[in-house]
Amino acid sequence: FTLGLVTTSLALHAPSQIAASVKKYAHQAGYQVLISMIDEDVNQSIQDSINELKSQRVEKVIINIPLESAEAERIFENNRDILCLFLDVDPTSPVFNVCFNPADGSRASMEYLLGLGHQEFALLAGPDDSVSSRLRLQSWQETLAERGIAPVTIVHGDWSAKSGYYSALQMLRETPQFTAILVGNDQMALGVISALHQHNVAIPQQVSIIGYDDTYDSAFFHPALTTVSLDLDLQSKEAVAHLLAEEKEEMPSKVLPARLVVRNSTS
Ligand code: IPT
Repeated sequence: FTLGLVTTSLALHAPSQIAASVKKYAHQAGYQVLISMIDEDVNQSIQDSINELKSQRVEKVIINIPLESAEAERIFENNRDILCLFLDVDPTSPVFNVCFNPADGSRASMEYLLGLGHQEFALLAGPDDSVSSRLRLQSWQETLAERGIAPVTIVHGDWSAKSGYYSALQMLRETPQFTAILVGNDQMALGVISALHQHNVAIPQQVSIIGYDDTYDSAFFHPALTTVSLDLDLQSKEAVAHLLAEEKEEMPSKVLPARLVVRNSTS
């Protein structure tokens, strides 16, 4: 038996960790995994990928691509001959999904910094076309708005360390009055750390940083990164279990919690 995984770039740490875990849990259940990575450069569509998998007799597919609810519903409707489970949609979307609660981790990280006395926040979000990125940003903003605080600046990166590096340089140049930077993922946080080191900004003494994901490397950043931990291995395990369940009704969509892990990049 074969499961399909349609995924966004595996150059990104979180999706590659998910792919490794999906493969592990599928194998344990006696399934093979065929992976199709969407290549944005050649404008390959998700439907092309699904068709490719269908031609290899795949009947159940995990889709780890950031999708708006309408787009995910359309994919679901157009592929009723197979079972699709989504990992990166709004958890309230009606499609079959296993996703993280986008609000709890973002809120916890902002509240933690507020509790430490921070008032001047720079927000470095992921790309605007990712629903998870937008929901994380929205939750930071809501938590600040409840206290009447406006962020010093909001910048968008593309999830890569390089974009985190250049975004942090831009912040230091244009709006340097922040004491904390909330970052949409750990890879961008890695770039932020590098830019601050280069400009002799002490972390956490002058600027605190919180990432998002808690991928395997994050505890080994310097300083060790405080971050919102997503249990990507659990998400993969649940996704495989949901997809392989005989009766779909027995395993409806599931929302997983995210939690703050405090390390050394905050004070
Ligand atoms: C999400 C990661 O948090 C982010 O770092 C980036 O890798 C993104 O995926 C790529 O699409 S995790 C996703 C399951 C919401």
